[in-house]
Amino acid sequence: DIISSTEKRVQNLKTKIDLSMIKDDTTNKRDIITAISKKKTQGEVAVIAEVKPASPGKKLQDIGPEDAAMIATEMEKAGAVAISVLTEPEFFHGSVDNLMSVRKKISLPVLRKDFIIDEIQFNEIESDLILLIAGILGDKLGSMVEMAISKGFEPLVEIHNESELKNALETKTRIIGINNRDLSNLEINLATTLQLIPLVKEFDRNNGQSHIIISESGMHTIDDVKMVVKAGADAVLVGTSIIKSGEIYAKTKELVD
Ligand code: IGP
Repeated sequence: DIISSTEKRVQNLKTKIDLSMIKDDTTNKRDIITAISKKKTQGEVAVIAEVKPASPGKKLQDIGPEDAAMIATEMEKAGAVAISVLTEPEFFHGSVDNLMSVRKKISLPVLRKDFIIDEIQFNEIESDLILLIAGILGDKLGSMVEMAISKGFEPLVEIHNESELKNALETKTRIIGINNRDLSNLEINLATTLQLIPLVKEFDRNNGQSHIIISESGMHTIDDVKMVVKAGADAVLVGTSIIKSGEIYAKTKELVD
């Protein structure tokens, strides 16, 4: 499965680099939090557009580094607030080369979309944001968030239910991603976002905090996006419907405007 495959990747990575090589690179980072609030004042939707070659069992499009850069350029032109790049090779057909190529080509913040289970992965490649999945990290979530921050990454902590959300809210993350897709059966339910946002808002009210909330996965139409934004999402993360449309610029712009 995806975790044992990731563990193998991590072992392999450890033969190539070691933790002493990690430099804490907090320079040249692109700030998504400011970018999201700017979109809001412009009356646009903050869309994080994803360079996604496949999802488990569903191929979308072969995407190499040059294609990735081209796709991301279209997304940037269309007004995306940030670009998410899959770097998981086996199930999502992503690559770190795709991410490197995208981040070199465009100036938006770039999110590394992968299964991060070991701190060595922070040293694999530079990105502005990094995904940390609460359902996978469990007890390690808090320490991984702190390590990510100390290495200069903005963590995006992904949750899918109330107990994962509680775990996430105990960490130092500023960004919570609510995944509408249940990773155990891959089923989509946008109600996940609608149900969990009030819990984040309530926590923030009680604790004088303000988390950025990103609704992730399964959105295809403007109505889908409008619904989660109305419920209080600060941004949306969309992959499949943009890639599948074959009209990267037009589809991204439709969701942004
Ligand atoms: C994008 P979609 O349904 O628009 O393609 O979803 C993104 O949310 C999805 O790729 C994703 C993902 C993940 C991928 C969400 N969480 C964790 C890999 C790992």
